[in-house]
Amino acid sequence: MTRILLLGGTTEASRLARVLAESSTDAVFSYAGRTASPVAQPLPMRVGGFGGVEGLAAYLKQEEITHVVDATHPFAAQMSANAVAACAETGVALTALERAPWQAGEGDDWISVADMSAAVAALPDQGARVFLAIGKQNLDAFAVKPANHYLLRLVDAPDGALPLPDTSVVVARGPFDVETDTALMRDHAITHVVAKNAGGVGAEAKLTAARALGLPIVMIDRPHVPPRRILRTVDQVMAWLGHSAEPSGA
Ligand code: 3Y8
Ligand code: NAP
Repeated sequence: MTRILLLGGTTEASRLARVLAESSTDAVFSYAGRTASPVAQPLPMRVGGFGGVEGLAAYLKQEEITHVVDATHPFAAQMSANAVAACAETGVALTALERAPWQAGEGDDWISVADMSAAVAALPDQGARVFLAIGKQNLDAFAVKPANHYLLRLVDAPDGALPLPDTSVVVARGPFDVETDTALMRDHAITHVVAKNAGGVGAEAKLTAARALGLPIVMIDRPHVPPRRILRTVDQVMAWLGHSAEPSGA
Protein backbone atom coordinates (compact mmCIF):
# COMPACT_ATOMS: atom_id res chain seq x y z
CA MET A 1 0.00 0.00 0.00
CA THR A 2 1.64 3.26 -1.17
CA ARG A 3 1.87 6.04 1.41
CA ILE A 4 3.95 9.07 0.47
CA LEU A 5 5.71 11.75 2.50
CA LEU A 6 6.16 14.83 0.28
CA LEU A 7 8.78 17.23 1.66
CA GLY A 8 7.55 20.50 0.15
CA GLY A 9 8.18 24.21 0.00
CA THR A 10 8.75 24.68 -3.74
CA THR A 11 6.68 25.27 -6.87
CA GLU A 12 7.41 21.71 -8.01
CA ALA A 13 6.24 20.29 -4.67
CA SER A 14 2.94 22.13 -5.05
CA ARG A 15 2.52 20.84 -8.58
CA LEU A 16 3.16 17.27 -7.44
CA ALA A 17 0.72 17.72 -4.52
CA ARG A 18 -2.03 18.59 -7.00
CA VAL A 19 -1.35 15.52 -9.16
CA LEU A 20 -1.20 13.24 -6.10
CA ALA A 21 -4.49 14.67 -4.80
CA GLU A 22 -6.13 14.24 -8.23
CA SER A 23 -5.04 10.59 -8.32
CA SER A 24 -6.28 10.05 -4.73
CA THR A 25 -2.87 8.83 -3.68
CA ASP A 26 -2.32 8.48 0.06
CA ALA A 27 0.19 11.29 0.76
CA VAL A 28 1.18 13.80 3.44
CA PHE A 29 2.62 17.24 2.58
CA SER A 30 5.31 18.53 4.92
CA TYR A 31 6.37 22.15 5.59
CA ALA A 32 9.15 23.22 7.95
CA GLY A 33 7.00 26.06 9.32
CA ARG A 34 9.44 28.76 8.18
CA THR A 35 6.71 31.17 7.12
CA ALA A 36 3.72 32.53 9.01
CA SER A 37 1.03 31.21 6.69
CA PRO A 38 2.27 28.82 4.04
CA VAL A 39 0.16 28.25 0.94
CA ALA A 40 -2.47 25.58 1.62
CA GLN A 41 -2.05 22.27 -0.15
CA PRO A 42 -4.66 19.78 -1.49
CA LEU A 43 -3.16 17.04 0.71
CA PRO A 44 -3.13 16.49 4.48
CA MET A 45 -0.36 18.78 5.79
CA ARG A 46 2.09 18.57 8.66
CA VAL A 47 4.16 21.63 9.70
CA GLY A 48 7.45 21.69 11.66
CA GLY A 49 10.71 19.78 11.90
CA PHE A 50 10.79 16.03 12.55
CA GLY A 51 13.61 16.22 15.11
CA GLY A 52 16.64 15.36 12.99
CA VAL A 53 17.34 12.03 11.31
CA GLU A 54 16.12 10.11 14.36
CA GLY A 55 12.81 11.95 14.44
CA LEU A 56 12.30 11.51 10.70
CA ALA A 57 13.09 7.77 10.87
CA ALA A 58 10.61 7.38 13.72
CA TYR A 59 7.99 9.32 11.72
CA LEU A 60 8.50 7.10 8.65
CA LYS A 61 7.97 3.97 10.74
CA GLN A 62 5.02 5.19 12.77
CA GLU A 63 3.24 6.62 9.73
CA GLU A 64 4.06 3.55 7.63
CA ILE A 65 5.49 5.73 4.85
CA THR A 66 6.50 3.69 1.79
CA HIS A 67 7.99 6.49 -0.36
CA VAL A 68 9.61 9.86 0.40
CA VAL A 69 9.67 12.53 -2.31
CA ASP A 70 12.12 15.27 -1.34
CA ALA A 71 10.82 18.24 -3.29
CA THR A 72 12.47 20.80 -1.02
CA HIS A 73 14.51 23.71 -2.34
CA PRO A 74 18.09 22.91 -3.46
CA PHE A 75 19.34 25.08 -0.58
CA ALA A 76 17.40 23.05 2.00
CA ALA A 77 20.50 20.88 2.30
CA GLN A 78 19.98 19.79 5.90
CA MET A 79 16.50 18.43 5.21
CA SER A 80 17.74 16.62 2.13
CA ALA A 81 20.69 15.10 4.00
CA ASN A 82 18.38 13.95 6.79
CA ALA A 83 16.04 12.34 4.27
CA VAL A 84 18.93 10.38 2.71
CA ALA A 85 20.05 9.12 6.14
CA ALA A 86 16.57 8.30 7.49
CA CYS A 87 15.51 6.48 4.31
CA ALA A 88 18.76 4.47 4.28
CA GLU A 89 18.18 3.54 7.93
CA THR A 90 14.54 2.51 7.46
CA GLY A 91 14.73 1.14 3.91
CA VAL A 92 12.03 3.58 2.73
CA ALA A 93 12.29 4.45 -1.00
CA LEU A 94 13.51 8.01 -1.66
CA THR A 95 13.67 10.30 -4.65
CA ALA A 96 14.38 14.00 -4.96
CA LEU A 97 12.20 16.10 -7.26
CA GLU A 98 14.66 18.85 -8.06
CA ARG A 99 14.94 21.42 -10.82
CA ALA A 100 18.20 21.75 -12.72
CA PRO A 101 20.48 24.67 -11.81
CA TRP A 102 20.20 27.83 -13.89
CA GLN A 103 22.95 28.35 -16.46
CA ALA A 104 24.26 31.77 -17.48
CA GLY A 105 23.07 32.60 -20.98
CA GLU A 106 23.62 35.23 -23.67
CA GLY A 107 23.76 38.69 -22.13
CA ASP A 108 24.07 37.43 -18.54
CA ASP A 109 26.71 39.00 -16.30
CA TRP A 110 27.15 36.45 -13.49
CA ILE A 111 29.75 36.44 -10.73
CA SER A 112 29.56 32.78 -9.65
CA VAL A 113 30.46 32.16 -6.00
CA ALA A 114 30.60 29.03 -3.86
CA ASP A 115 28.69 30.19 -0.79
CA MET A 116 27.19 33.11 1.12
CA SER A 117 30.49 34.52 2.46
CA ALA A 118 31.98 34.51 -1.04
CA ALA A 119 28.86 36.39 -2.19
CA VAL A 120 29.55 39.11 0.41
CA ALA A 121 33.20 39.30 -0.66
CA ALA A 122 32.13 39.76 -4.30
CA LEU A 123 30.20 42.97 -3.48
CA PRO A 124 31.72 46.48 -3.37
CA ASP A 125 32.63 47.72 0.13
CA GLN A 126 30.37 50.74 -0.22
CA GLY A 127 28.05 52.71 -2.45
CA ALA A 128 26.38 49.73 -4.16
CA ARG A 129 22.58 49.27 -4.25
CA VAL A 130 22.14 45.53 -3.83
CA PHE A 131 18.95 43.49 -4.43
CA LEU A 132 19.42 40.70 -1.86
CA ALA A 133 16.90 38.20 -3.26
CA ILE A 134 17.89 35.44 -0.84
CA GLY A 135 15.21 35.67 1.83
CA LYS A 136 15.98 36.38 5.46
CA GLN A 137 17.93 33.45 6.91
CA ASN A 138 21.33 34.59 5.62
CA LEU A 139 21.15 38.38 6.00
CA ASP A 140 23.63 38.44 8.91
CA ALA A 141 26.49 37.53 6.57
CA PHE A 142 26.11 40.89 4.78
CA ALA A 143 26.48 42.95 7.98
CA VAL A 144 30.26 43.14 7.33
CA LYS A 145 29.45 45.49 4.43
CA PRO A 146 27.01 47.99 6.00
CA ALA A 147 27.96 50.84 3.65
CA ASN A 148 25.85 49.49 0.77
CA HIS A 149 22.10 49.99 0.34
CA TYR A 150 20.25 46.63 0.43
CA LEU A 151 16.82 45.92 -1.07
CA LEU A 152 15.41 42.92 0.83
CA ARG A 153 12.51 40.76 -0.35
CA LEU A 154 10.99 38.78 2.52
CA VAL A 155 8.05 36.40 2.73
CA ASP A 156 6.94 37.82 6.09
CA ALA A 157 7.46 41.34 7.48
CA PRO A 158 10.61 41.45 9.64
CA ASP A 159 9.75 40.74 13.28
CA GLY A 160 12.64 42.72 14.74
CA ALA A 161 15.70 44.80 13.89
CA LEU A 162 17.44 43.90 10.65
CA PRO A 163 21.22 43.26 10.74
CA LEU A 164 21.78 45.91 8.03
CA PRO A 165 21.52 49.71 8.64
CA ASP A 166 20.58 50.88 5.14
CA THR A 167 17.72 48.81 3.70
CA SER A 168 14.45 48.89 1.78
CA VAL A 169 12.11 45.97 2.47
CA VAL A 170 9.55 44.43 0.11
CA VAL A 171 7.25 41.78 1.61
CA ALA A 172 6.25 39.31 -1.11
CA ARG A 173 5.84 35.59 -1.71
CA GLY A 174 6.75 34.33 -5.17
CA PRO A 175 6.46 33.02 -7.82
CA PHE A 176 7.53 36.38 -9.25
CA ASP A 177 7.16 37.87 -12.76
CA VAL A 178 9.61 39.70 -14.98
CA GLU A 179 7.60 42.93 -15.21
CA THR A 180 7.37 43.30 -11.43
CA ASP A 181 11.01 42.41 -10.87
CA THR A 182 12.21 44.78 -13.61
CA ALA A 183 10.16 47.67 -12.21
CA LEU A 184 11.34 46.85 -8.67
CA MET A 185 15.02 46.88 -9.64
CA ARG A 186 14.65 50.04 -11.72
CA ASP A 187 12.66 51.90 -9.03
CA HIS A 188 15.33 51.07 -6.46
CA ALA A 189 18.22 51.94 -8.82
CA ILE A 190 19.74 48.53 -8.16
CA THR A 191 23.39 48.05 -9.19
CA HIS A 192 23.90 44.40 -8.10
CA VAL A 193 21.66 41.35 -7.59
CA VAL A 194 22.51 38.49 -5.20
CA ALA A 195 20.69 35.19 -5.89
CA LYS A 196 20.85 31.54 -4.91
CA ASN A 197 21.01 29.14 -7.81
CA ALA A 198 17.53 27.85 -7.01
CA GLY A 199 16.68 26.80 -10.55
CA GLY A 200 13.08 26.45 -11.60
CA VAL A 201 10.67 29.14 -12.71
CA GLY A 202 9.42 30.52 -9.37
CA ALA A 203 12.45 32.71 -8.73
CA GLU A 204 13.72 33.10 -12.29
CA ALA A 205 12.12 36.48 -13.09
CA LYS A 206 14.92 38.44 -11.41
CA LEU A 207 17.50 36.85 -13.72
CA THR A 208 15.58 37.98 -16.79
CA ALA A 209 15.08 41.45 -15.29
CA ALA A 210 18.80 41.78 -14.43
CA ARG A 211 19.73 40.77 -17.99
CA ALA A 212 17.37 43.37 -19.43
CA LEU A 213 18.78 46.05 -17.13
CA GLY A 214 22.39 44.96 -17.75
CA LEU A 215 23.00 44.28 -14.05
CA PRO A 216 25.57 41.84 -12.62
CA ILE A 217 24.25 38.90 -10.60
CA VAL A 218 26.26 37.36 -7.77
CA MET A 219 25.05 33.76 -8.21
CA ILE A 220 25.53 31.42 -5.26
CA ASP A 221 26.16 27.76 -6.05
CA ARG A 222 24.05 25.10 -4.37
CA PRO A 223 25.31 23.49 -1.16
CA HIS A 224 26.41 19.85 -1.22
CA VAL A 225 23.73 17.22 -0.66
CA PRO A 226 24.57 13.49 -0.33
CA PRO A 227 23.88 11.54 -3.52
CA ARG A 228 20.35 10.21 -4.04
CA ARG A 229 17.99 9.53 -6.97
CA ILE A 230 16.98 12.87 -8.59
CA LEU A 231 13.95 13.19 -10.86
CA ARG A 232 13.19 16.41 -12.72
CA THR A 233 9.45 16.29 -13.46
CA VAL A 234 6.19 15.44 -11.73
CA ASP A 235 5.45 12.81 -14.40
CA GLN A 236 8.78 11.09 -13.71
CA VAL A 237 7.88 10.98 -10.01
CA MET A 238 4.42 9.56 -10.71
CA ALA A 239 5.98 6.86 -12.92
CA TRP A 240 8.51 6.13 -10.16
CA LEU A 241 5.62 5.76 -7.71
CA GLY A 242 4.18 3.15 -10.05
CA HIS A 243 1.40 5.31 -11.40
CA SER A 244 0.72 5.73 -15.06
CA ALA A 245 0.03 9.43 -14.50
CA GLU A 246 -2.19 11.05 -17.10
CA PRO A 247 0.03 13.55 -18.96
CA SER A 248 -0.47 16.31 -16.43
CA GLY A 249 1.76 18.74 -18.28
CA ALA A 250 3.13 19.59 -14.86
C1 3Y8 B 1 8.07 27.97 3.80
C2 3Y8 B 1 5.89 28.26 1.48
C3 3Y8 B 1 4.81 27.23 -3.98
C4 3Y8 B 1 6.26 27.39 -3.55
C5 3Y8 B 1 6.77 28.78 -3.87
C6 3Y8 B 1 10.37 28.05 -5.62
C7 3Y8 B 1 9.49 29.30 -5.71
C8 3Y8 B 1 8.21 31.10 -4.63
C9 3Y8 B 1 11.27 31.88 -4.94
C10 3Y8 B 1 13.34 36.11 -4.52
C11 3Y8 B 1 13.66 34.70 -4.08
C12 3Y8 B 1 13.85 32.46 -1.43
C13 3Y8 B 1 12.74 32.07 -0.41
C14 3Y8 B 1 11.89 31.76 -2.54
C15 3Y8 B 1 11.12 31.28 -3.57
C16 3Y8 B 1 9.05 29.85 -4.34
C17 3Y8 B 1 8.26 28.86 -3.50
C18 3Y8 B 1 10.19 30.14 -3.38
C19 3Y8 B 1 13.04 32.69 -2.72
C20 3Y8 B 1 7.85 29.67 0.37
C21 3Y8 B 1 7.26 28.88 1.50
C22 3Y8 B 1 8.21 28.72 2.50
C23 3Y8 B 1 9.39 29.38 2.06
C24 3Y8 B 1 10.64 29.46 2.87
C25 3Y8 B 1 11.55 30.53 2.36
C26 3Y8 B 1 12.89 30.72 3.09
C27 3Y8 B 1 13.63 31.61 2.05
C28 3Y8 B 1 13.14 31.07 0.71
C29 3Y8 B 1 12.05 33.28 0.19
C30 3Y8 B 1 4.83 29.33 1.75
C31 3Y8 B 1 7.13 30.97 0.10
C32 3Y8 B 1 14.61 33.68 -0.97
C33 3Y8 B 1 14.83 31.30 -1.71
O1 3Y8 B 1 11.21 34.07 6.12
C34 3Y8 B 1 11.89 33.03 5.99
O2 3Y8 B 1 12.51 32.45 6.93
C35 3Y8 B 1 11.96 32.43 4.61
C36 3Y8 B 1 12.76 31.36 4.44
C37 3Y8 B 1 13.57 29.39 3.35
C38 3Y8 B 1 15.16 31.51 2.10
C39 3Y8 B 1 15.79 32.16 3.27
O3 3Y8 B 1 16.90 31.72 3.58
O4 3Y8 B 1 15.17 33.09 3.86
N1 3Y8 B 1 11.98 30.24 1.01
N2 3Y8 B 1 9.22 29.95 0.86
C40 3Y8 B 1 8.39 26.49 3.52
C41 3Y8 B 1 8.34 25.63 4.77
O5 3Y8 B 1 8.04 26.17 5.86
O6 3Y8 B 1 8.58 24.41 4.63
O7 3Y8 B 1 5.04 30.15 2.68
O8 3Y8 B 1 3.82 29.29 1.05
C42 3Y8 B 1 7.89 28.78 -0.87
C43 3Y8 B 1 8.55 29.31 -2.09
N3 3Y8 B 1 9.54 30.16 -2.07
O9 3Y8 B 1 4.15 26.41 -3.32
O10 3Y8 B 1 4.42 27.84 -4.97
O11 3Y8 B 1 9.87 26.97 -5.94
O12 3Y8 B 1 11.56 28.19 -5.21
N4 3Y8 B 1 11.76 31.40 -1.25
C44 3Y8 B 1 15.70 31.51 -2.97
O13 3Y8 B 1 15.37 30.90 -4.00
O14 3Y8 B 1 16.67 32.27 -2.84
C45 3Y8 B 1 12.68 34.16 -3.05
O15 3Y8 B 1 12.88 36.90 -3.65
O16 3Y8 B 1 13.60 36.41 -5.70
P1 NAP C 1 17.06 23.21 5.95
O1 NAP C 1 17.98 24.27 6.45
O2 NAP C 1 17.55 22.21 4.96
O3 NAP C 1 16.42 22.37 7.16
C1 NAP C 1 16.60 22.75 8.51
C2 NAP C 1 15.60 21.93 9.31
O4 NAP C 1 14.29 22.41 9.00
C3 NAP C 1 15.55 20.46 8.91
O5 NAP C 1 16.58 19.73 9.51
C4 NAP C 1 14.17 20.06 9.40
O6 NAP C 1 14.13 20.02 10.82
C5 NAP C 1 13.37 21.30 9.00
N1 NAP C 1 12.76 21.19 7.67
C6 NAP C 1 13.22 21.71 6.51
N2 NAP C 1 12.35 21.49 5.51
C7 NAP C 1 11.31 20.80 6.05
C8 NAP C 1 10.08 20.29 5.53
N3 NAP C 1 9.72 20.49 4.25
N4 NAP C 1 9.25 19.61 6.39
C9 NAP C 1 9.60 19.46 7.70
N5 NAP C 1 10.73 19.95 8.26
C10 NAP C 1 11.57 20.61 7.43
O7 NAP C 1 15.72 23.90 5.38
P2 NAP C 1 15.49 25.42 4.89
O8 NAP C 1 16.50 25.77 3.87
O9 NAP C 1 15.31 26.26 6.11
O10 NAP C 1 14.09 25.27 4.14
C11 NAP C 1 12.92 25.14 4.92
C12 NAP C 1 11.74 25.03 3.98
O11 NAP C 1 11.70 26.16 3.12
C13 NAP C 1 11.76 23.79 3.09
O12 NAP C 1 10.42 23.34 2.93
C14 NAP C 1 12.26 24.32 1.78
O13 NAP C 1 11.77 23.56 0.68
C15 NAP C 1 11.66 25.70 1.77
N6 NAP C 1 12.44 26.62 0.94
C16 NAP C 1 13.74 26.86 1.29
C17 NAP C 1 14.48 27.74 0.48
C18 NAP C 1 15.90 28.10 0.80
O14 NAP C 1 16.42 29.03 0.18
N7 NAP C 1 16.53 27.42 1.73
C19 NAP C 1 13.86 28.33 -0.64
C20 NAP C 1 12.51 28.04 -0.95
C21 NAP C 1 11.81 27.17 -0.15
P3 NAP C 1 14.33 18.63 11.65
O15 NAP C 1 15.81 18.36 11.56
O16 NAP C 1 13.85 18.96 13.03
O17 NAP C 1 13.52 17.58 10.96
